[in-house]
Amino acid sequence: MRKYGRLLGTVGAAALAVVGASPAFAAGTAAGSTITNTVTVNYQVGGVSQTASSASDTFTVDRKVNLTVAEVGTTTTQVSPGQSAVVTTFTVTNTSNAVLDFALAAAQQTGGAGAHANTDTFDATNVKIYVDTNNNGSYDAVTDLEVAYLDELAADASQTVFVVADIPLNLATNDVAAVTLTATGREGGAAASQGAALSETTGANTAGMDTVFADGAGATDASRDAAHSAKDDWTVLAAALTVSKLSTVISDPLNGTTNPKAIPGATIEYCIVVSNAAGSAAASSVAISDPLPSTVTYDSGYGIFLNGSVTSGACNADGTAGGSFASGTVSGTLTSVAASETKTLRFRATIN
Ligand SMILES: [Ca+2]
Ligand SMILES: [Ca+2]
Ligand SMILES: [Ca+2]
Ligand SMILES: [Ca+2]
Repeated sequence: MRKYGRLLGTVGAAALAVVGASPAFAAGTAAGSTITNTVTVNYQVGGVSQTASSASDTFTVDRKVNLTVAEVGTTTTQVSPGQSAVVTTFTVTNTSNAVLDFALAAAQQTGGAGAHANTDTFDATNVKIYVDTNNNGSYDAVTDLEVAYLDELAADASQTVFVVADIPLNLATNDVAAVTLTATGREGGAAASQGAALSETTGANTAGMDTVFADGAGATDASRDAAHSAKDDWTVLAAALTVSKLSTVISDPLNGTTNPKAIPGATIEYCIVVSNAAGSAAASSVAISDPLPSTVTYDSGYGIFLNGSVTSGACNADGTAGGSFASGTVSGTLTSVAASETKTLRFRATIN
């Protein structure tokens, strides 16, 4: 019994030593750690126990390089034309059995499939990569730092990364800018500096720590290239305003309001109609400026009416008084014009 117990004890100690040196990562036993296993053989001669014989084996665990880059969320990010600092979010996960640095690159594309059953139609500008420095999952200007690589990412650790850019003006609804974030494993090297490029061990297993690339193919990278990538996109929601200007003869000095004609001295009502297309972003601060020709005189007694309505293509005599007339120009600002909405600005003038 004693000998049996001793044998179990030896194996148990060896197993504990391995576990102690290498915590149970999902990524597996840590690269560079050694696994030692000792065998003990007990025997008897003439019924008498002899000194046991033992042998041990030690080898080094090799480095399996693996990583995942993934888009956070499953939908495109809606943006406005001219919007600055739009954000798309990714996670980079080190599924290697070693601490590594990860070089980061954000690439745009010209045409081709976006990330969400859409097609790239434009490029964002000023594209930069930030790390979620305060680890709150959202981009915080100033606090979250711009980076070119992730430093010393532990085995099994994940880091949130933001790609931040500006959206140009003059884009239409459903224009798309796709962006691909690629992370490439590097040697951990020293803290606060990017390590050297990784290289896979070619040829036979060596006694030292060899390196094997185990990553899959991402959005734009190949399998087993120490890199992984994922795509996301920004989709524009623009306002699509159309403007028309109508004039109606209200009265003339001879006919009054019965079948009035546009003769000198007649009163004309101008109506400026602003419509926003269905499915568009709401347009705010819609400022109208209408310089009057010298052949008409602004009717200050009637005034200016804002945010009126249209029925069957004709302006209604509604809206609220507002706007201004200065330097020969009628001005007024409509409240927000939503998708599929029409609003008017009305005023009157007399023909000179
Ligand atoms: Ca593009
Ligand atoms: Ca943050
Ligand atoms: Ca480093
Ligand atoms: Ca890959």
